[in-house]
Amino acid sequence: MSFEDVKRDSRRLRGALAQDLQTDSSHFQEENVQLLKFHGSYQQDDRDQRVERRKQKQDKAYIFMVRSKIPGGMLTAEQYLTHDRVAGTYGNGTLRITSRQDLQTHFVLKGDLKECIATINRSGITTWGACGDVVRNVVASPIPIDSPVRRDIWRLARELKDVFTARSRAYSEIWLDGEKIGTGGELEEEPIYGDAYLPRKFKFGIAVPPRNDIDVYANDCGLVPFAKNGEVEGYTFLVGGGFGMSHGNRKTYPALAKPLFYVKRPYVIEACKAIVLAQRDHGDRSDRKHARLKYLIYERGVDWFRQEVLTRMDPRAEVSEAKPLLWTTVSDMMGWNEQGDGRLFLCVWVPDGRIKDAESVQYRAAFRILAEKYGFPIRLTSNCNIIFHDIPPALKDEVDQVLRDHRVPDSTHMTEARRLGMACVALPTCGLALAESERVFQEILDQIDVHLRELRLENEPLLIRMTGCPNGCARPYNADIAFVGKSHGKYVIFVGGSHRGDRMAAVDQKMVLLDDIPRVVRGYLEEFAQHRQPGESFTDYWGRTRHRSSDARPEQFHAVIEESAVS
Ligand code: SRM
Ligand code: SF4
Repeated sequence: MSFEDVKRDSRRLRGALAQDLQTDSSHFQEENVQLLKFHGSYQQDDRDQRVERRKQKQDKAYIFMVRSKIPGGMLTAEQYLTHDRVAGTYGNGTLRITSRQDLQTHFVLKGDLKECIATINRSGITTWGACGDVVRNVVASPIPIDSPVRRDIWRLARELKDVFTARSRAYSEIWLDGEKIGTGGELEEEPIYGDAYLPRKFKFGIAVPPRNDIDVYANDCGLVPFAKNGEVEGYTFLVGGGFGMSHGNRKTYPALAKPLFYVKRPYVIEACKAIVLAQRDHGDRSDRKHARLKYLIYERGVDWFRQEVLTRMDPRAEVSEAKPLLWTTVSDMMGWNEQGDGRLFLCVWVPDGRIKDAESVQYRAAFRILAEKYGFPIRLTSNCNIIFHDIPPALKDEVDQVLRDHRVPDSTHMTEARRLGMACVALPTCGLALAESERVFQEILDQIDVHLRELRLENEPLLIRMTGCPNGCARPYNADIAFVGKSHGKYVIFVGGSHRGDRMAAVDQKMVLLDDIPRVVRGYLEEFAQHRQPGESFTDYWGRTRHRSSDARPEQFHAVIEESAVS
């Protein structure tokens, strides 16, 4: 049965999930596996055990990933502590901050899934719609500085979450013991999604210039506020961002979102609805690899799409040309910062977002103390870091001591490349991983750091990202340098994106062994160190010395394109 049929026949995403949940089997049946995603969980297997278990003729070691949906990455200390407990009780004792400000618990067993999801819900956070063909978690710049603009973007993130939450009560029935509708009962209306939901996932992101700290161009729809007299007047809309592709399949390619229009604040939600409806109606439902909004935008054109959106909007909506946007960086405001209201916030670097305790450093224990003893509210960042805020200056030394006691490194001493870098989850949980990512990234950076320090580039804003396959979960295609898994121990290297997140890289090396990556990177760094102009960043150096059309072309993600270097 096609995925479209599965959705349509699922009785609003119920399928036979409830029945399947009650069996002793360690895993769900195929169609339910697909539906489970809408409820915020992926069926996976421990890939470290795959070969051995196959040899022993055993079933796969089935496990579940549970993704909590956290708009703008905002959660209370108590909600964080609930996740910490869930990770300890039902998961593998680690939490993963995702590249979209969510928290993931890995290694949950099927028998614990219901209690795990119910516990998260009791804290006021849901997993409903964290995955699946719906509007996913809305990312929004997490900097906790109180201002009318920031208050508005967080309000917008919550509004979007409410508008686009699927109306089906399937989730409540299955996981929260909500009242069940009988098999012959009336199904709920899904005014936005209809019977078959969206052709594919849909992502909104809200960024505040000049800091592109949520990678606004990677979203199906990016929103950027414009302020007049200190208040938000409206938002510029960018459409058609998305990073998934398949190696060798030129029909698939990553894309940056393009300007659509500018809309006054009262019509922003309506414009968002019209965009989602246009994608619902026109997205390619015959091929899931070609179903994201980016393909409509890039293949039918932004003008055509604008028309489709406008016909779905109130004609009185004030729509005008998108505002020009300028960005300086995708980075977080690391370390201690003033909040503007006399209090402080602290952004702590978390390697690849994995909150865990090891002998060398205990992130989980340190964060638990900061949440439990002091109750500081939390923001998760799209760079997979964590912010504690509302901290009275008098507590700064105590907080630093907690971090030191648990050997949490002070990011001010790191190379800028390490502070900025990010790797996706990949092995052993991700079913799509072709190669390692999170588990090897920091070691690769150790070696790259040596080159950076030798070449005196340690303070250069160099954006390095890594993924275990071409789906792009750590957003490799707009990085200065990226390693994208191709097969076991082998990577494609992309170069030429931007530390501002607004330019695409291109394939530079089609196949590099994991161990060779630092040597190859050294080559780029030496060239940059020798030929850069004073004060020029790697991003600007690459842009100046490579002839490439400003619009990315699908070919550049699949083959090394000849380009002449200008010296
Ligand atoms: Fe992703 C699929 C992890 C952000 C593009 N992603 C997956 C799955 C669920 C694998 C699967 O389908 O079986 C991964 C689960 C791994 C695991 O064990 O946890 C996975 N994606 C992640 C996370 C956890 C990576 C991380 O290191 O943080 C991120 C969770 C975000 C969240 O909280 O919602 C994550 N994924 C992204 C992003 C980045 C972003 O949105 O800013 C992208 C690129 C942007 C985009 O959507 O185009 C991304 N993930 C994909 C794709 C490619 C989609 C496409 O259009 O082709 C897949 C594969 C798919 O959907 O078929 C995928
Ligand atoms: Fe898995 Fe690929 Fe996403 Fe990495 S990029 S988490 S390997 S799907």
